[in-house]
This record gives sequence, C-alpha cells and structure tokens, in this order.
Amino acid sequence: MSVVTSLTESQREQYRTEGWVMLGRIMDDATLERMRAEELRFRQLRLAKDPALCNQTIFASQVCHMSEMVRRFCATGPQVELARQLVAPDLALWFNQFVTKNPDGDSGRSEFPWHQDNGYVAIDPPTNITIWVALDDVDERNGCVWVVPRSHEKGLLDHRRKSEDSWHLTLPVEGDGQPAILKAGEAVAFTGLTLHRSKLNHTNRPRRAFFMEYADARSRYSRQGEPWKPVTDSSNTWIVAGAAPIPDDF
Ligand SMILES: O=C(O)CCC(=O)C(=O)O
Repeated sequence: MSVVTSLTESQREQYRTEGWVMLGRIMDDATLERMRAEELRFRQLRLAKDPALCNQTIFASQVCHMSEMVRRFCATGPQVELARQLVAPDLALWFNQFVTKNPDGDSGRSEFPWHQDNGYVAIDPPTNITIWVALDDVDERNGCVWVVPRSHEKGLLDHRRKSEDSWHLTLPVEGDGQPAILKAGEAVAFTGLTLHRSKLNHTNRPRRAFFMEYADARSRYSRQGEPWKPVTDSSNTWIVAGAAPIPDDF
C-alpha cells in the first residue's frame, strides 16, 4: 500500500479549524518493520535495566542520535512534506520518541493524562505539530491517542503535576474527546496546543508508537518558565526542510 505524499484541502482545513487531522499511511511495510526493530532495541535495553517497566509505558526519546534509520525517517519520510504544508517552509525536527504502552495488568500505570504538548515545553509561536505514528493497529482497547477537537483555540492552558510522585503534567478536561483509531503505519497529526491523552492498554501485547514534533525553524522554546531560546539552540533539533536563521554570533 502506498504512503501519502500530500494533504487534501479538507485535511488542511480540518487541521486549522479542529487542531488535529488523520494523515493516512506514512510508513510502508519495510519502514514499519525497521522502526519496530529499532523500538525493540531500545525497549530491551530499558527492560534489562528496570524489569518493573514490563507493565508500564516505556519512552525512548530523542533517538535520532542513536539510530541512522530513525534519523533518516524523521528527516526524509513523507510526513516532512505534510508538516511543511501545515507549519512552515523552514522546518525543524524538534522532538522524537518511541512510546510503548505495555499491557497494564490492572496496574493503571500506563495512562498518559490529558495535556497539550506545549504544556511540557512551550513553543512560540505555537505552530508546532506532533505527528504520532502507530506501529501497531491502535484503538480504545490498547491505548490509542484521544484528542479534543478545537481545544487548540483556547491557547496554552495551565498544567499541574498529576500527583507528587508523577512527572506527568495535566489539567481537568470535560468529556472523553475523540479516539484516533489507526492501522499500523498510519498517523494522526495535532497541534502543540491540542489536548490529547492515552488511556490504558487492556490487551496482552505492547502498543508501540513513534512520534515526531516539528516546529517552524524560527520559533523559540521555553521549558517550564525558563528563558526563551531559539529551537535551533537545542542539540536535538535538526533542520529537515528549508534553512534556519543564521545566529548573530555565527
Ligand atoms: O503515546 C501515547 O500514549 C501518548 C504520548 C503523548 O501524548 C506524549 O508523549 O505527549
């Protein structure tokens, strides 16, 4: 099955007005298999260090430094052109992460509560996009992502720690939102201000996913009230389309 190479006008319109859109298939079978192999490599390392993670969510962040395959996909996959159409011609890959939601076994630990991505690290202007790719078929049973359509219109909301012993930031949200049900290789895109979450994995198999965040190469970031810095200052940022502004002290 072929991958998507451009967006329809109605997809662009939905992204603008609702703050999220289903992109369709962005990984072909061969890419999907290679991404799954990379996910397994990182997961096994984590589990070897901490076997208790077997019924929790395992995160492997900023893996472009550790995998040529992942770096090439983030920099040249079909989603780059889609993100360029939705964000800006000068585009930076800003964040990338495998998220593996292991079966819960009723621990309830694998929930990722409601948040905006910019609630963790704010981007200004907030035109950044997250492209979340399913590495397995996902639905309500195994912990798909849920989004709140039009929530991006509210701007950046106040996030608080979920509890004293949790690093999760969250906020009260009314209603259930809308599940993003995807086949493996398909992706959902949402803005940095779109409320989203994922619930528990009630199946007996891990739910594997990979996501990428892209931002306008001219935007700035601030982590939890720290001073603003250009996104290009981060060693995790890669320019994937166009060019970055050249700093004064170049
Ligand atoms: O993959 C998931 O379950 C949700 C992850 C997420 O929303 C995030 O890392 O911001």
